[in-house]
Order: sequence, then C-alpha cells, then structure tokens
Amino acid sequence: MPRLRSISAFSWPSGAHLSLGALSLAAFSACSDPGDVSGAGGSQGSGGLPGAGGAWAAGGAGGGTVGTGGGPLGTGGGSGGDLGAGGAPSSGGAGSGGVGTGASSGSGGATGSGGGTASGGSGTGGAAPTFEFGAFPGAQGFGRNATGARGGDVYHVTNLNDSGAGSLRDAISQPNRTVVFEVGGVIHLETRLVFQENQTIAGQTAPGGGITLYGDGTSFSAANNTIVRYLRIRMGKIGESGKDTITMASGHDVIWDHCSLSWGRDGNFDLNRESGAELYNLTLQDSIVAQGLQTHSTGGLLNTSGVSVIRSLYIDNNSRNPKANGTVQWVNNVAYNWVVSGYILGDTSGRSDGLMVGSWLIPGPETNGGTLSSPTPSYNIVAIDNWYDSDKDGVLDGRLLGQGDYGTANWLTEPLIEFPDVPAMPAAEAFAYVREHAGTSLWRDAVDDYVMAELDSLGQEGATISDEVSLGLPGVVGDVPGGTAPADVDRDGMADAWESSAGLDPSDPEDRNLDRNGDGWTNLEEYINSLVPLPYGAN
Ligand SMILES: [Ca+2]
Ligand SMILES: [Ca+2]
Ligand SMILES: [Ca+2]
Ligand SMILES: [Ca+2]
Repeated sequence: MPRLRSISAFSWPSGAHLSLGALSLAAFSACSDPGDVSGAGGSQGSGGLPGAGGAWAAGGAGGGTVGTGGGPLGTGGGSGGDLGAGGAPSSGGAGSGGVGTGASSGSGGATGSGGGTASGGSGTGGAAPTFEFGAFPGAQGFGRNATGARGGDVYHVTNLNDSGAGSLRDAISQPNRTVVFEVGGVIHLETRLVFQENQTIAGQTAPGGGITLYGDGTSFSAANNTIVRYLRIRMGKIGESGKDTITMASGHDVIWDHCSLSWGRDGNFDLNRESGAELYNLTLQDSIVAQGLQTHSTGGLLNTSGVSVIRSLYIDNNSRNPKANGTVQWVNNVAYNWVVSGYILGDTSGRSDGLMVGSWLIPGPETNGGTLSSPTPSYNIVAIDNWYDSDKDGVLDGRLLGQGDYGTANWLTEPLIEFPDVPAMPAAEAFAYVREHAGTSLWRDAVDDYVMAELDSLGQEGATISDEVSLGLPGVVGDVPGGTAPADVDRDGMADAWESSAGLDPSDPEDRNLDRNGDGWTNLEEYINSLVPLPYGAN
C-alpha cells in the first residue's frame, strides 16, 4: 500500500521536507523451463555479488529448483534461474552503490540426465536497476532513473548550424551519445529535432549563455532513457503548425531538468500517450513552460502512466497549465496568468491519479477563471498545501485551496497508487525557489527574464502572445553570449583542467567511462554534473 507520512495530522514545520509516496520493488516474475528427462533438480544458485564500485550489479545467477528424481516423468534440471538476486549496494567509495534488481528472468535449466543429478540452470543477470541510481544527483520523480548515454560515446557540438558535422542535429542522430557543447548561442532550427534513445544532452557544458533552440520544436517519442539538462527550446511562430515545443507520444524514462520551454504552436510540453502505446517514467523538474502561442496557447497535456512535474513555472499559457490525465505528480510548482484554465483535473471520464503538493495558482491580468478546471469524479486527487493568490495585489498571499475547490474530483487523503518519493518544501518557500532556480538558471536569457518580471508583479503584469516577435528582443530570442569552452585535448568531454584535478589523463579519451572513485557515476557524468548546483533535496 502507498504511504503518506503525517497527512492525517498535516502541518509544515519550518524547513521540513515531506516525503510522499513509496518506492515499490520491481515485480519479479519467474519462468521455468522443465527438462524432459528425469533427474534431480539442481540446487539453488547464489545471488548476485555486490556491485563493483557503485555501478549496478548484474543480477545473480538463479539456481534451478529441485526436480523430481528417479521417475520417468521427473523434471530434469528444474527451472532456470528464476530470480537473479540483486547485487548488494557497493561498499566501496563514497556515495551509494547501485542496486541491481534482477529484473530479468533466468533462462531455463539444463536437462538432467536420466536418474542422475541435473545441474541447476544458470540465470541471466538482472537488467538495469529501476531505482536507487538515478539520472544525475538530484534527479527526482518518475523519470529519475533515466540512464542517458552512461558508458557510451561522446559527441562535441562545435557549431550552431542546423545540420551537418558538428551540429546538434548530427549529434542526436545516433543513440548512446553524451552530447557536450563547445559553443554557446542560438541554434536556428529549420525542422524539428528528433531525439533518440540513451542520449544525454548536457546543455550545462555549453560556454557563455548556453544553448537556445529557436525555430521549431522537438520530439522525444521513443527516446527512451534520455536526459536533457539546461536547454532552452523556443519553438516559435516560424515552427511547424500544430506541433509542440516538446512532444512525446510513446516511450519511457526521460528527464528534462532546468529547461526553458516556450512558444509552442500547439503545446509547450505535451506528453500525450498515443493509442496503443506506453508512455511512463517521465520528469520535468526545475523548468519553465511559458508563452504558448495563441491562438492555441497551452502549457501542455500530461497524459501518461507516470509523470512528475517538480519546482517548475507555467506562465502565460491560455489553457492547460497543465491538462492532467493519467498519473501526474505535481510538486512545488507555480502557475501564473493562465486565461481560461489553470490546472485541469482530467476533463475526461478516464481514470486519473493526481498528487498535488506545495504549489501555487496565481491569476494574472488575463485570467478569467478556471483555476482548478474541469474536474471529474474519475480524477483521484490527493492535494496538500496548494495555494491560490487571486487578488493581483503584487504581494504573495492568498488562501489554501480546500476540498471544495477541487469540485467533483474524487478527494482522497492517501493516493490509490504509489508515487515516487520527491522532496517537497512548503508552498511558502516554493515560490521563491522557483523564481530563483527554474529554467536554464545557470544563465537566464532575456525571454526568461521577461516572464520572471511578469511573475514578480504578482498579478499586475503578464500576457499571452501570438508571435514571439512581439517581445521586441534582439534576434527575437535576445542575445546569447557564445563564450569559450575549456580545453579538452583528448575529446572525451571532460575538460583538461578538471581531468588533471581529478587524477585522470587529459590525453586518454577512454577514461571517461571509468569510475575513478567507485561511486557509480562515470568520470564523464561526474564532470558534467559538477558544472551545476545540486537540485533541491539532493544528497
Ligand atoms: Ca496577492
Ligand atoms: Ca578530456
Ligand atoms: Ca581523459
Ligand atoms: Ca565516479
């Protein structure tokens, strides 16, 4: 059963974190492969060994179960390794070791010889862990376990061209790549960018003001196990009609962190499970979803089997801030200056499960209702510490939203499903946190400054737009300084200076996928993650 701590007597001690939901162990399933000759079964195999140096341990070899010996109908060999036990946490090095889950079933056991003793079948190892070892330190929510390009190749983006050698489009044309940037600035997209599986887009490596994509949208459909950090995606009226800034219609395990998404011609952040497809394990954290373009200006549809939106700002979207269907975890977010609908509670007869915690709904000049919009009885809602500041007086205040505000939604005090643990802060703290950290906050561009100034007015400024040119910024998106990337002589993605300080070899590109300190993160991951602050609640 899911658990929620202290909900029945809920209060916020100053600075307290609320831990919501419980991690669930992956379901184990066994398969057996009976032999066809009599014989005693093998003995139970041993479980997995501890993971070396924090990389996840492969699941152990499962033993055969004991067969029935002697008789002509005895089962030889027994079943195969039906459950590889997960590796134990690594004890080496600092930090937590990974935990293998042994998610794969073992292969069938060998056939026993007649009357003899069959050997136990060897199981195959477990698949990658489904929890405990995340995308990066501080990765949270349903998408926290995306593995990106861990252990794979590196691609250096060396120019701001739409396509061709050294471009971002070329970089993401193949899976299993960590993409690092030697340039900062604006990449003008002539067509949509389509991401692939097992990619890590390390926008934080870009020098200067980082990377802005402008001119069209992106697709992450089937881009499983992908990590995107510190990237601005500004689609624009010049983009393809009816498309989204980010769209994803199928797939799993993607996390977007510190991204600024805007100017979608349909949605800004649309995760909409297509018929017959699966779409799950997704997170948007510490991000901005802004200024969907009229006449179809929307924050986006969240219609998946599991998405978390954490510490993010939805601002100046006519509707869908978001439209929540399916399973939606909403923690410490701020929605500002919607027009017709703020948070949409389903608007469908299909089942939804929502968890809303520590968030704000703040009307702006254009808002004309729809705060918690279109609730349905099939929307199971657990809502805690969510606030509504409707007076547009430039001061953050307002009132706690109560059960009555959620209309006909099915009001619950505990969720019916399990949500990931996400560290939540009190709503009173969340507003300032989002204001400071959301989006590409290593360096905020003029567009993010523009919407943040609106947010600061707390009701007095804010407007949806139909054309990004109306902002009047130089180059439409504002100036983005290019900067100079640090030297990386061996082209392994890690700067020379950092390699030297970390005891690595600045002339050996292969050391990127090693783990110098046994903490489970590869050296390359350690480098790219060292460039940014830890998200809230990270260890
Ligand atoms: Ca107010
Ligand atoms: Ca290097
Ligand atoms: Ca190196
Ligand atoms: Ca390491």
